[in-house]
Amino acid sequence: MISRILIANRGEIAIRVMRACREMGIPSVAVYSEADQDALFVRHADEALPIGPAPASQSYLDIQKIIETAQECGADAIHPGYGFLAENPQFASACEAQGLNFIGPPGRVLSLVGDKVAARREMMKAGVPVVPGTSEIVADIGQARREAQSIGYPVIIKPSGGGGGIGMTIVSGEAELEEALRSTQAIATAAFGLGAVYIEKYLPNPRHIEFQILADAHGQVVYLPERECSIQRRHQKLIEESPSTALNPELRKKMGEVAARAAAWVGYRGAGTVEFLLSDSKFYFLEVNARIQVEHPVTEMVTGIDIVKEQIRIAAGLALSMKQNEIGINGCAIECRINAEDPLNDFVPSPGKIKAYQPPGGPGIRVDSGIAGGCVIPPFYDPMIAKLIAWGRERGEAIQRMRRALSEYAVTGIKSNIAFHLAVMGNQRFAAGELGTHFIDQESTLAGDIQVIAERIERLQERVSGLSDRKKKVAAIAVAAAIARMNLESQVSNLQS
Ligand code: MV4
Repeated sequence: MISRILIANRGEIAIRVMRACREMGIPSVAVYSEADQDALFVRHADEALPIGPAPASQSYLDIQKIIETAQECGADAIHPGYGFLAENPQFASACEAQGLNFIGPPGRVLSLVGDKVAARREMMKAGVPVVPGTSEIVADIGQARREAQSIGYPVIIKPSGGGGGIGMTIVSGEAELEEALRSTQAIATAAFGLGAVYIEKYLPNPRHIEFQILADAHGQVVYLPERECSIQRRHQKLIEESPSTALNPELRKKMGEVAARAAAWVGYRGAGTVEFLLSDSKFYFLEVNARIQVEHPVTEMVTGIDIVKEQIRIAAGLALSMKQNEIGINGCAIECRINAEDPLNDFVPSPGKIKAYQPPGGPGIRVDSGIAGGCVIPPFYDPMIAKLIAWGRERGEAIQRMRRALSEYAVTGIKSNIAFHLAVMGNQRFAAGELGTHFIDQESTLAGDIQVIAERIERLQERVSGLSDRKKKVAAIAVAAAIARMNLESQVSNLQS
């Protein structure tokens, strides 16, 4: 079994894993870089050990150091969270070689699904629909011309070693192909150390639909209801929800069964996500994310399943705690990623010290946060500081709760994207569930709405800055309440107009 888990991550996901460990009665050990000495996740930990300097390459990405630390503290398992080493086959294999239980898929599976061309080929063999495109790496311009010609323009060139959108280039006609091939290969080499690229038919405004799967060591694979993650910006997901407004029960069952088949085909074990693009009611396999994902809470909220606990059960060799026919959908959940970034200045990261911090609560609200008042957000890592998840019996109730919770959320000292989320939650097209991956660019009123809301929040928060430190916390709550009131007023006027 598992007697002690080292958590090789930081921030909100480290805390999320600690919570699962505590409920299971398993002691956990946090590790932290010099930049994270005073971080909330360190304070939350049963035990915390330093692993090196602030740059991730010298701490959270240092395989040797993390494995040594696990051995020194008597951990027999490692949870990698997301990002950092979570999908690194060398790390998984190094753990396996050292007798440490890597809480994730086997290294062999990580290698396979990390190679996007190989994954496409396997999916074709498994009978999983893939976007029309190449089944081999495209090495030269002659091959690229032939492939693109037969696929039909527009096409998209993607790095095989990547995923998540980095380096992808859209090509509308043959005139652009040679330059696009060269630049994608260059970006792929720089970002992934591998210049290999492939070509797919470009779908103009697809929806991003993904299925959480769970696979145990006894051959059981289940799928959970889908998440829609179409609201993204520069390949960063910002809002995710479950279930998707684009699916009906028949399509859900069909896609879910395909996702489970895809996982079974590659010998998957653990929690994973099968991503699809949905376009004109047709769906296409995109990639497998072989980790716990940022957006897993929306699935937890509508199913009641604790996905992190299932990951740990699976790694311990236990059977899944549920069968496919026991998995249902209760209501609707939406997640907003709260980032330390400035929505009025091209979303540039806004690291620094949090002054007042008052997270929302109340019915249907879940906050997975890595921060508290007085915390410093280091500039070295991802700017996501918390996730706000709202549940409702139906989507309208979830949206209203999210608006209410965002209005209560007070964060001062740094810039946050709360105004962005309030703008989207008030958007007509969002309310109608008419989503697509280009939603943010297409909604021309969004930028102005963000401006108005952000300025309003800033004005209210200025009132806090004149107060003494001890009173600031209380003032922050008052400010949040004021924002909430103003927001309700505007909602009432929306209803009346
Ligand atoms: C695509 C696509 C259209 N057609 N693939 C994949 C990862 C995700 N983060 C972006 N991805 C896309 N893959 C095909 N065949 C559209 C996207 C996509 C996108 C691509 C390039 C630039 C911006 C984009 C924004 C959203 C989705």
